[in-house]
Amino acid sequence: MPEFILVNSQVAPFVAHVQLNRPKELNALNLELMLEIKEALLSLDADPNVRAIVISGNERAFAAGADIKQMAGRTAIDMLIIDQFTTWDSIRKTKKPLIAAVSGFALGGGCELAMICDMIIASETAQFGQPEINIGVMPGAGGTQRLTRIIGKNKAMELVLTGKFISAEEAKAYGLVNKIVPVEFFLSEAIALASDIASKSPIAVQMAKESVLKAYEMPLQEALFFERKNFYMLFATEDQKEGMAAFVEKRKAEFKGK
Ligand code: DAK
Repeated sequence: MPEFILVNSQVAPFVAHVQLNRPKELNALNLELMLEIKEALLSLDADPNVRAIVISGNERAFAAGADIKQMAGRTAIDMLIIDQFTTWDSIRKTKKPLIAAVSGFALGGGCELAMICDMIIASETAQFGQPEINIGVMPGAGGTQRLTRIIGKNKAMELVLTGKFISAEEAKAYGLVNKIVPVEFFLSEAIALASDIASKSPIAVQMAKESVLKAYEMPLQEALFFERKNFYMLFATEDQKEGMAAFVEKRKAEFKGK
């Protein structure tokens, strides 16, 4: 049983929920918690009854960053040996769509975890930031790269170099957040978004996610070829036949993930 997270594999049909659960520490991401997230996502990724996953904290904090108390005494070699990147890389490679439901603080590694997710639903109270500079370091789990690609160089530079926090409104204006809702709805809204995605063909969703992410990783020409291959491949699925037949017959498609 995980100690620092709560996992519900069917919070709604085909939708799972992973909740960070260290409320007193504002969900600070200690190594154990990150390993638990990794294990949970590996298991949900392999579960055919899960088609989309919501990750949240609580109203006060999504996560206030890596656990500073756990990190404070470490040397560079300790960090190297611990090798947290294996854990973070595994989370990043989740094939199913990940939706972050963010309320309160999403700072440092918390902001980086939210950015690894494919979309972010924020409560009106959400605050985002990369405050590592205030404790003598810098973002280490993709923050300088993902934030820059999402919100652009100058704004990313401002956040990373000053450590300032931005509100949900600002984050939405910069394209970091998909939607803002009142605090009481941040989780239900994220589950509704996940449920909508879970009603589509899970194979098409997975290939579409993989293709969109290639825009960050490959030159355009290669990424277009990658997209083309995935597009052709979907014509080998029963879901493609069902989806197109349902359109022609004016009925709702029943996707099976085959
Ligand atoms: N770590 C440990 N404890 C934390 C914490 C954190 N990041 N954030 C908050 N807490 C704890 C506080 O120490 C306090 O504990 P007690 O004193 O009650 O025992 C409790 O949570 C409540 O916090 P506050 O009393 O401070 O609450 P406030 O409302 O006054 O302030 C705050 C909230 C979020 C503004 C403040 O707590 C704060 O500034 N927290 C630190 C934010 C921060 O600097 N975050 C970045 C951490 S560095 C990597 C992967 C990831 C990372 C690095 C490498 N690899 C893959 C290699 C990530 C690094 C980081 O995130």
